[in-house]
Amino acid sequence: MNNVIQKRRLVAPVLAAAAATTVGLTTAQPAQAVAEWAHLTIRPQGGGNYSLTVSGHFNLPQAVPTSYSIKIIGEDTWFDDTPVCDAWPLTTDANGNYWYQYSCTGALLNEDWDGQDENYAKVTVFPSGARSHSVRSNTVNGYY
Ligand SMILES: [Ca+2]
Ligand SMILES: [Ca+2]
Repeated sequence: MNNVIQKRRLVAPVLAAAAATTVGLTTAQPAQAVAEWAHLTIRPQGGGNYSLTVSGHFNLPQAVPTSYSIKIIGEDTWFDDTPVCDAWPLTTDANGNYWYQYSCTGALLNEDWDGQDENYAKVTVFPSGARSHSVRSNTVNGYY
């Protein structure tokens, strides 16, 4: 009888230690807690051309450079316009961060012929062995 009680007393501290280890592992991975994001800026270059910069972060299943693509889409009330000014194939860094700058004509960004245009970037990542997924950027308003 005495032996059984001693064994039970030993089990409790072991479980507590295991729980503490689990908590420690969770807090030791801040990279998983960072939200995925995408940011789009559009600046005039002259001659009817615009400089687009798309930057952001993906949470990757493995820390390896991973391919991704950018689509610029015109935002509309009922149906968003078909993509204009795509860029691909592109590659993130090993941590899932990306930054890309390229040019697009105002004619392509002019998604509403009768007024203000609202463009956003849809950025899609293609991790090997895992599902592809997309992040939507802010919408940039302008008259092109
Ligand atoms: Ca629109
Ligand atoms: Ca327009």
